[in-house]
Amino acid sequence: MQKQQIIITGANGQLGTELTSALRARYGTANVIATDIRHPAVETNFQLLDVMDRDAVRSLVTAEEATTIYHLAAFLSASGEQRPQQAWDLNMQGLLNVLEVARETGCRVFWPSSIAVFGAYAPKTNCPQNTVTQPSTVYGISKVAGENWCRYYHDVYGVDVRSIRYPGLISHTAMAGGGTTDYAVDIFHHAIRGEAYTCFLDADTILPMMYMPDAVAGTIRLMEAPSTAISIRTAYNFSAFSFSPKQLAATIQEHLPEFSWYSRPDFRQRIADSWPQQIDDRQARSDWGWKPRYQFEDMVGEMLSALGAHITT
Ligand code: AKB
Repeated sequence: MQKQQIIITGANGQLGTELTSALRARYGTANVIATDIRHPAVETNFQLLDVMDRDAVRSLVTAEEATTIYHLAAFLSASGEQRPQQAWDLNMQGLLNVLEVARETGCRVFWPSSIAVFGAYAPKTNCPQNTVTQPSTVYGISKVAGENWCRYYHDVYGVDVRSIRYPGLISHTAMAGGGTTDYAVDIFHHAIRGEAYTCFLDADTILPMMYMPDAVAGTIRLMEAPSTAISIRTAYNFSAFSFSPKQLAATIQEHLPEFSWYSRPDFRQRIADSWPQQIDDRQARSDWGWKPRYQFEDMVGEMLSALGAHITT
């Protein structure tokens, strides 16, 4: 394995927390520097870093002789709709700062895209790798623009930048925050506390989702694939399973029959309605061997037992 010196931005977030642990397990804690704009609860090889400050990003990358940046700092879909200008500034300028520093220093970049690149004109089922991307959110617009910047930096400057269009990510270690798919994490916490849950999406809203261990394993697999295997330099479709709040609640109830829930859709319904229900990720599977390990039922069982539920079945 090649020596890696990794910097992660936005390391305190849902994906950042889990990716930091997995990368440290693989490459060693000393070789994976977590950064964020706020201190985490527990600090291990951590530095404060504001990705809006290009000089600070450059200084850290140079001082640490970084080989790879996982640039995760961003606004998600729901928080982006509430603060559109700030979301655009952070999501675009943060990425451009990282890409510029990568161009100057020769380091590699991982940057997360999202199913939010798709909008009303994309197919709802088997949504292809290449189709119309006319997103309905600021977050989605920033992801489409970001994907094109990534490809530009690869094609014009030779930066080895790779990306994935994540679906909703479900994890028990870190809370989700600011997304439209967050209900699929929140619902578990309510269920294990014995509380009723009010879902902010309609009961039948089907969205693509993935269990975090698969998301992390897939991300590392993409980053370890030989450059010659990477045919997509915007971002890869990336998929595991899809479900609705109704299907998720019913599966939780198979383990916790007392669990009750309600649906009271809010502004996030419009966002969810604009996204595909199911993603065709054949390109990722054939280019770099992507294959999810977890199916929907496995994820529900693991989430409940990891969160300490008393499982009745
Ligand atoms: C969100 O809901 O905003 C994210 C995403 C699908 O990118 N989880």
